[in-house]
Amino acid sequence: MHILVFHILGAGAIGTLLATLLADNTHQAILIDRARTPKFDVTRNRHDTVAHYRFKGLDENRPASHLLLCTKAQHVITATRSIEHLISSDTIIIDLANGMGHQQELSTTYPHNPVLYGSVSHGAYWANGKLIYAGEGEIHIGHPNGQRPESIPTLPNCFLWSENIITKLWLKLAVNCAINPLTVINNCKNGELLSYSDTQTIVDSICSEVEQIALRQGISLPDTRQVVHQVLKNTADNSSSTRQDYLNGKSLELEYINGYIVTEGTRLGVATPANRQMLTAVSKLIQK
Ligand code: KPL
Repeated sequence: MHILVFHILGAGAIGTLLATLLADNTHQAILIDRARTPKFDVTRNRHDTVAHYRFKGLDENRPASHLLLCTKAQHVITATRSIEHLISSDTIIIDLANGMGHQQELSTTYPHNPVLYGSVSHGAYWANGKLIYAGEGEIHIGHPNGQRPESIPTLPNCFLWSENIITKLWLKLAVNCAINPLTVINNCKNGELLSYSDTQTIVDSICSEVEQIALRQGISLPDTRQVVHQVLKNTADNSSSTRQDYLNGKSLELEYINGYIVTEGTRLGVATPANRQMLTAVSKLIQK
């Protein structure tokens, strides 16, 4: 198999996990961290196994053939701009960040590049400097118009090609709009939300707003409340990414989650009080 070199922007848990998954698939990864320093060494500690990869002879300043964006949603555009010397018109840019809105900004910013959107459901986090692979998931990627551009060669097995990536992103958005702020407000793990009496009512309102906005954009979603319920059960023991960020004093992605729904609601004339309430409640907590 042809060995591909992936530049991964964002050396957080997901970026690092992807580097190791690619290396497992015999591909190579250059992780670029916040200081914009490319790192060639990737270490994974998984169930007591330590995988250590050292790629020699990679030219860090050669333009990227494949650029995976694994930053926080709010940093996608600025972080990508900061490594423009690594982007040529042939670079395939794959946006794997959470939330919605940055993907479209990216396509507009790089109109001559193949820009793909993606959704990651692997679970990973850092604990005492170790990367914990908490839950095996999938990575779906696709082109917003549903078609696979001819310029996109075969991709490693850890990516699944999706002909309907936009719907996948919307379903993930609904899940994140409901679960992420509620786990911050209640300071709880995902599954604990199932035991609160008012969760269903709030989730229903949040999901109904998401579905209305999607419909106004021409996307008809299945019942997202059921999807949220299933994810709450499947990830019961998880601390949501937003709760982890909140507890670690990091900036939150909610502007690209509930914030996207509120902004689109204003643009399209659809009321979105439940999503707005999530933003207000979380920002009050941050100000405390
Ligand atoms: O995507 C997630 C997140 O935490 O951001 C969920 C699915 C809610 C899992 O925790």
